[in-house]
Amino acid sequence: MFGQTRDHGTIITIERHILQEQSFHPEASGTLTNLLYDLALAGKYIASHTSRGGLTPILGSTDDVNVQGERVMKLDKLADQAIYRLNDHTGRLAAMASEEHAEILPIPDGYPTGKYVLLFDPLDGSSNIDYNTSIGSVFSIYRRVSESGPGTLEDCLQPGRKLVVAGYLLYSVSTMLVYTTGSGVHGFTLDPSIGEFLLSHPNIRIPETPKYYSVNHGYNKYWSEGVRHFTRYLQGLEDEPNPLSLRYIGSLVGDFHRTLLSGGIFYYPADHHDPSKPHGKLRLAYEAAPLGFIMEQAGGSASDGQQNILDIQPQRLHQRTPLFVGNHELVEKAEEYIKRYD
Ligand code: FDP
Repeated sequence: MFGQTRDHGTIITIERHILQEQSFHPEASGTLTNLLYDLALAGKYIASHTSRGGLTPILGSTDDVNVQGERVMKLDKLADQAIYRLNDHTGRLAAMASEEHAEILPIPDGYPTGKYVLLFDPLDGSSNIDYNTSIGSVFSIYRRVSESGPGTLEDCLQPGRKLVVAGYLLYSVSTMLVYTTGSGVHGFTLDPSIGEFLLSHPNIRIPETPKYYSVNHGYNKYWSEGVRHFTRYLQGLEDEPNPLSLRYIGSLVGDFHRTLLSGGIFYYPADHHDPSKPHGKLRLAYEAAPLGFIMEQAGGSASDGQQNILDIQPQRLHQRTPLFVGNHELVEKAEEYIKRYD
């Protein structure tokens, strides 16, 4: 039943791991511990639904009424509600913000507010659902900057450097939860037979030798000169490095997870043909900053092509950004080419 972990064969559940981490901080109140545990719970709930996504043609499509007389909910809406509802009443959060909503999400009246804010992308890569390909959720936790009462937009608009926790859930061949509290990156795999996340990837470090690059080549025509030259570099056509192999799912969490474990770079550059995304497609607060923080904690880095993603002060909740994330040397190379040609 239990898979052995790499840590001396010891089986460590996520709960035990989070508690162990907490014990290194005698001043900790346990709030963050419980918050993380609830996110793991949300992940299990979402995974239990995403794994049945292929049954939609049999069980009913979105907005159909199923055999139990319930309305079938779109998976991204279901994920959004699961994360919000598991966290709205606990007194740990001052506010939340979701990629699915234009404004910040207040804590409902009647519940206490807490010292953290939670930002999340409930179901990233959702255009992949119909093709049975991996999808994910991304979460970020910041300490509030306002004193007390309901959380504010300012609490949610903080640079990635201020992150207290960042993590993601990957719904794929297996379900994984990967997170960092700023002291290393740890990965857990859900054992569906017992419904527990078990530590499978302690202390993840990005391999020094990069293996893959990952980008949507279909948009090559719309990239800047710098990005095109950088891509030729990765292909071994400039400055004579060995070419890297290409992988692209089109699902950020999946592409990021592979990059983290294999070494390499994922990038989604600015797009110079689509006026709706002149600054790239990915969202700074919901996607780029938390993944940048995780990558930095694993020994890599993240940039928008000019500066470290973690140093960018978001101006808007849904602000987009170009993203280059992976091995530090490759991210630096991207910046170099962009500086030289753009
Ligand atoms: P999706 O549109 O399917 O939700 O940010 C959303 C995202 O997916 C990322 O998960 C993914 O990396 C990217 O968009 C894919 O965009 P392209 O189809 O333009 O490559």
